[in-house]
Amino acid sequence: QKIINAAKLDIYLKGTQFCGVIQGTHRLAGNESVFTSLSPIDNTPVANFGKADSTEVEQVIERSKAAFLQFRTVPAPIRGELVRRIGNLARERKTLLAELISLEAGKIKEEAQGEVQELIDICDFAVGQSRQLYGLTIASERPEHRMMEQWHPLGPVAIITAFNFPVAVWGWNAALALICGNSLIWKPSEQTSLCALACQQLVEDASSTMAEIPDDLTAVLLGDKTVADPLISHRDIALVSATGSTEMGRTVSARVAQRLGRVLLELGGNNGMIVTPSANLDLALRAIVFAAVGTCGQRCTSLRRVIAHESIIDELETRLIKAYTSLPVGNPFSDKTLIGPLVNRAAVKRFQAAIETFQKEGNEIIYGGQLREDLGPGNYVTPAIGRQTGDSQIIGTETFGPLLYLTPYETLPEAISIHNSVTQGLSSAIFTSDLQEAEQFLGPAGSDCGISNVNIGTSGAEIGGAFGGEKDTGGGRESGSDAWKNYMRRATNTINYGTALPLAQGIQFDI
Ligand code: UN1
Repeated sequence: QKIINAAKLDIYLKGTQFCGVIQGTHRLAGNESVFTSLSPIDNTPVANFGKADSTEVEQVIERSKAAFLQFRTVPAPIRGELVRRIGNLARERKTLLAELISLEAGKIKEEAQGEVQELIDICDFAVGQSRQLYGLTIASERPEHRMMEQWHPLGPVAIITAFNFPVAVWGWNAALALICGNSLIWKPSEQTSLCALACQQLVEDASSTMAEIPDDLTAVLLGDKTVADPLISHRDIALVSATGSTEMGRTVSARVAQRLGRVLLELGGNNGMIVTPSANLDLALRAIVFAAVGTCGQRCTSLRRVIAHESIIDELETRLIKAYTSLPVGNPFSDKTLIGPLVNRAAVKRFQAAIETFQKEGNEIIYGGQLREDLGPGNYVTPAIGRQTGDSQIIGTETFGPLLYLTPYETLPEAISIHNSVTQGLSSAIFTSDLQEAEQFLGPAGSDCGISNVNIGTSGAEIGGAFGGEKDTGGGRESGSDAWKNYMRRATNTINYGTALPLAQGIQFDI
């Protein structure tokens, strides 16, 4: 059931799946080292891949720079046309791309399709944006002067992505970076190399009949994090956009700061939801379950903490356990499955270790946590719920799996304080029918996260909004709103159309 028809794969990957470096017509097999990825579904090999070496990375950067120098003068709406074609190809290939996501990341069919839809949506968004790269015109204090801003392309952009959104997160970055006139070098997670190759193929097929698009505009470098090292340090990489753990983000950020380069970081979350006494518990329950166990708890937006009022927490707990009992765990290719596997055995260990720590801290696991060996050799677990009864350090850390903590509160200020007490600040939610409570949560003294919701869960953001968070989440904003500005440089221009040379601030300087 895991097997994807090999002939079909070949159509979409054009037989390139064993190369370490793909950039236009350059397909290098990786000089020596080969790595193998395992499917989370059954821990058997998906494929072998060549690993890009540092000399190859250097060559890729050179070519990417040359491509940028050409591409930056292509009119933005033509760059938009390229992205329109990418989006249309993603529509045609939606099912196959989703199958690759399920195979490599273990995501269930429905969510894998949703992820490809996110790529399609951001392409549509970016096409529109390509005609709206607006700068301001600003009133000058000097007579017969005009001030204005222009947004110019930035340079080669490095994109580093995680296993859990192997297509969409590339899409957010790539669609915007392309309409903004940049070349791209992508280092995907080594878990999801086929997804990356299939996306690269979208760009190549989309650009094949567009004479304006230079060769080597986009590249994929396969391999582990050592492949990203030369990219991060290279002065010609204008922006490093990295998605992954807070630890990874700290390292990348420090290294890019050494050369005063730009970063765009989208790091860990430890997302919470406050459930108040006036909450519609039917809605809250559905939102909690999808956000906590969707993608097997492996979204950066996954719900990890429910802070529920003491008057309703017992009822919520009972209803949650009942809902969890009927959740089908299993092969993500099966239509019935709602919870696929964790990504690998290390993730299973971390999930189990967090459960153990939580119990040792004096708290209770009220449901789940078992490794499901009865489902075969894949990384299947029963999602877990913990009830906080004492202090806990582990609640403050992000465990990338379906582990949900329930914590009681008495007053809303206390709930907000518990909510904001973690180091991460990505996504948050409140369930309430009380307008004042909702507005307090959204206000300046409320949730400290980049995303705050009322009566919906923490995960599953639409692409139209700016996506990202504060504190250990890294501060970046990707996807919608004005996130495109990250991929451009702003030039302020002042033009004198008079015959005198008045100085700003009224300074007299007569020679
Ligand atoms: C991620 O987990 O890195 O909001 C991205 C969501 C998705 C994106 C998640 N739209 O859950």
